[in-house]
Amino acid sequence: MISLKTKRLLQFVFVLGIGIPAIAQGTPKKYKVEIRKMKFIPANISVKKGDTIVWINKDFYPHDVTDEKNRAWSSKQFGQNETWSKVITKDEDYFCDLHKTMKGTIRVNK
Ligand SMILES: [Cu+2]
Repeated sequence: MISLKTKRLLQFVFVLGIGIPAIAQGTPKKYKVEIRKMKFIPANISVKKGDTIVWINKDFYPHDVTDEKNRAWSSKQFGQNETWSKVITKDEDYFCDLHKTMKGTIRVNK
């Protein structure tokens, strides 16, 4: 029979063992991209896989955030001071479907 004390210690070591890899990987971060005067700021951003980007529209008219190549995803239009967010898993090129000259890129650090 192992004592309760040993059992507790083993539980603690077990939790620690699982906890350390999670800390080493880092918790996902949030990045902000402002939409201002018909531009994404910053237009080019590098993140880690699993990070979230939050776009906030600072113009007084609507914009959207849309996959540029084949419109695989889109925020749909959102208005002044509204936000839209996306968890990033791979490189993305995007634009505003309403104003096609507005472009941005997301690169995932390997
Ligand atoms: Cu726009």
